[in-house]
Amino acid sequence: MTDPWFNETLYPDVAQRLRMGRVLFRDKTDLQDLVIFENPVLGRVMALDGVVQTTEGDEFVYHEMLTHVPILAHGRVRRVLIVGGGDGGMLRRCLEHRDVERVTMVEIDRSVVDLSIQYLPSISAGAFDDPRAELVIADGCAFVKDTDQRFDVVIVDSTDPHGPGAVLFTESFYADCKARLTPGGVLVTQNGVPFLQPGELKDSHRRLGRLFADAGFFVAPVPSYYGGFMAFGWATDDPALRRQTADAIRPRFAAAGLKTRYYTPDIHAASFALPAFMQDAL
Ligand code: AG3
Repeated sequence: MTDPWFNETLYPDVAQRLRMGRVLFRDKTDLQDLVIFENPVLGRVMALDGVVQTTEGDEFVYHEMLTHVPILAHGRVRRVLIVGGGDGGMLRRCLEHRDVERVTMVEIDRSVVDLSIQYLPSISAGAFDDPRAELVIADGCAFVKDTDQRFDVVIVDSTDPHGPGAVLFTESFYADCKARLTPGGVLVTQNGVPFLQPGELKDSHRRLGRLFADAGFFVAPVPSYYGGFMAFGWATDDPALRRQTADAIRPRFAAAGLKTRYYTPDIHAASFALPAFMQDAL
């Protein structure tokens, strides 16, 4: 018998499909439908509600870009907040920065964390055991409203704006994130695939632009997020952070001693260059 296929259900008129080898887990958590399966090209794949969230094969692109870009652009990051990020890939990359003293990760679905530790251990690579990691199982939206802690970088590692992740794209959530930032702090977000989700780009640009002195995007290609390349939201009150050249970032990158597979200082600077169709969509 041939293997079945996983058909992604994110878009109405186009879809990617991935061959499903061994299925390691498939069930409903309290909040969403979760499946983890093996694919010959991508390794282990985790999907929530029919949408690929992360794969062993290409998670490095997404996680390196949403952590190293804001942390190295800022240059003095001590405390980071991750909203979502249950697989631990973001947590791990934040903790690779020796100067980072504490990373608070607020994930709404404990099962995503537990199942990722069990079935996708290469992604968090032990990060949950790091004494600088603080895992909070809670609604990220409520957390940013209620806490009085401050962070130098806030990373929103969410699903798409449907289901439990939808609130993480609202202006009131972004305003609460801003209130949690230290002066000159940076908010970065998962903002979808611009070619297929131009509306999300426009909406986030408008919402972030009303709150921050500098709001924009940077981009990277993540093969398992079908549609070309992904946009990441960038928002801060310090416009100089975005304009730094690769040469300015290079010594910081060298001093941090990071081992990366996608991120380089040249990629960092180049990722803020946006294609014309994206600029037109804003
Ligand atoms: N969160 C982002 C998944 C987005 C997929 N969206 C899409 N293809 N438009 C992933 C969590 C990884 N830590």
